[in-house]
This record gives sequence, C-alpha cells and structure tokens, in this order.
Amino acid sequence: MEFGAPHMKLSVPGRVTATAVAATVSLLAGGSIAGAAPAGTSAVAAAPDIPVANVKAHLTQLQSIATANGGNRAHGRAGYRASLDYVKAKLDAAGFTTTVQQFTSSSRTGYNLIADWPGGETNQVIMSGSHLDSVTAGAGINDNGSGSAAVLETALAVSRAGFHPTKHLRFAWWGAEELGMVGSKYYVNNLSTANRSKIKGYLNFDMIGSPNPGYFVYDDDPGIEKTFKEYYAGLGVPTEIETEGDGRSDHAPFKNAGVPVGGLFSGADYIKTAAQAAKWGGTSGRAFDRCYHSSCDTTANIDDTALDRNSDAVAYAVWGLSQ
Ligand code: DTR
Ligand code: CA
Ligand code: ZN
Ligand code: ZN
Repeated sequence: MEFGAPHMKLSVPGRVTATAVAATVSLLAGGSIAGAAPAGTSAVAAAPDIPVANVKAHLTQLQSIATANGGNRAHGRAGYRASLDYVKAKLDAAGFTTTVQQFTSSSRTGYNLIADWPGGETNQVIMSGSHLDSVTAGAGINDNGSGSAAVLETALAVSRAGFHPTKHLRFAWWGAEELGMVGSKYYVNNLSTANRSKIKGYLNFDMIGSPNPGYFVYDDDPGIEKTFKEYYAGLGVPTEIETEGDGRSDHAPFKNAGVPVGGLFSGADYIKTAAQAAKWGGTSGRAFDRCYHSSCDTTANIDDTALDRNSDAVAYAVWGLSQ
C-alpha cells in the first residue's frame, strides 16, 4: 500500500523548526495555505525536534555497556542482553507495552525487543525498527547504536508528547542482524497472516550517524520514500537512493512478506565520491564509515549533524505516516 504525502497542519511554535518548514513545504505542495488544514482533512500534529543530545546519551550508555562486557554488544553475549535491558527499561518507564521475543541462533540465545504504544487502530500498524546487536569486533555505535538510539528517542518523544495518532505505533530492536537478519526474520516468520497484513509500513534505520556521512533514502515503497525526501527537501539537503543495502538489513524480511518498507542510511564501507563530497561535505576518497565492523566503531565514530538530521527524520516519518 502506498502512502500519500501526509497533510500536515502547522501550529508553528515561536521557533520554526526544520520539521515545520518541511511540513509547510508539503502542505503548500498540496495547494493548501499553511496554517489551515486542507479541506477534508483534520488538523494533524507536527513532529517534534528530537534532541540529538538525548540520542548521544543513549550511545554513551551503549558504549559503556560494550566496554563493561568484553568490548561488544554481539548476539549471544552479555553486552547484547544488557543493551536490550537498557532500552526496555526506558520504554517501560515511558508507558510502552514491551515484549521480549527469544530465539536461538548459532547455539546462542537471542532476543528481539518489541514496544507497542497503547492506542491507535491495531489493524493499522506503523512500525519502526533497528538492529541492536553489534559485531564481535567492537561496540557497534554507528552500526547500529545510531539507529537503535534514534528509534528509542523517537519512541520516548511519542510518550513525552502524549502523541496518540490514528494508527497504532510499534517499535522494534532486533537481535542477530549481523548473523543474517536472524531476529527480524524470526519475528516476521512468527506473525500470523492476519497480524502481518496489519503492518502498513516498516521503517528501518541501520547506520544513520556515519562519520563521513551520505544521505541515502531507501527506494522500496514510494510513499515512504516520498515522506523522507520531503523532510530532507525541507532542510535543503540533497539525498540519493539507497542501493547498497538491498536485502542486507532488517527491512528485507518485511519486504519479502509484502509489507511496505522504507528507511534511511548514512553509508558504510563504500567510498564517498568527489561529487558526493561537493553536495554533502566530508572527505571524498574516504569511506562513509571507515570503522565499519571494526573496533573503532565507538562513540567517536559518529557525525552529530547526520545523527541529528536522521533522528529528526525518524520522528517526521513516524508522525507523518501514522495520522
Ligand atoms: N548495516 C550493515 C548492513 C548494510 C550495509 N549497507 C547497508 C545499506 C543499508 C542498510 C544496511 C546496510 C550491517 O548491519 O552490517
Ligand atoms: Ca534534532
Ligand atoms: Zn547494521
Ligand atoms: Zn553490521
């Protein structure tokens, strides 16, 4: 199912945020005057700014967890379960209904964390997810603490805002993605046909804070893709279609099951070209993330601007696609 661009009425606070500008662009594109909900639609809430300091604080916690548990947060190791317990505690305190789904892979116990925000039409689920595991080589702060922390902070922002959209919001942190998307495959394979059909969109965030960042948007579902491109258009940041990761992250099991998917990516071991550096900044001839799957993927391996912009894009899409 395609998503239309969300009609978003702006009640712009004193400070016009990038999200508000993006939403205005969307509204104007729809021929309506900002400030008045288009005919036939009701006023909708604009996404809040996601404080990047909060996202970075989660990354600091994940780094500490890795450091205290053999240097990683990998499947089947203590650091993974400690990472899940950290995320779960935040969500439980914020009023989410959390579920820990257990599975076995490579003779080790793995876990998915699912968090449902009470309310909304449960036959219309908008789901956002990130893999929480790292490789054994390191802490996995960009891959994929960045996505996990952005999704966590967006969920916490839903709670802070008392946001209660038409659709039901679900968030997920996957185990054992690095072993071949094991956790997300387990989740999708264990959904009944009815429950699978209720998921109207799955948004995936895997590496969104790369130190030499690019701004890539998944080109799977056109409606979801359009929502992310609207957001970046509002920032005046050019994007490229994400092609490197087709089938390589947790959106793949959902796409294979017929669920509309989308997501964002800031780059891994591919090399940034001169043309890309000209539009995005950073260093041409260098990988987007030269610490990919390495021990140097620590909290020092993050570009704050990319993390901030992409975290705000997560919120923009969650707000925009659920109302
Ligand atoms: N994050 C990587 C998988 C990966 C490599 N390129 C892309 C592009 C888009 C999404 C994911 C990926 C990993 O987990 O190893
Ligand atoms: Ca922000
Ligand atoms: Zn990853
Ligand atoms: Zn990885």
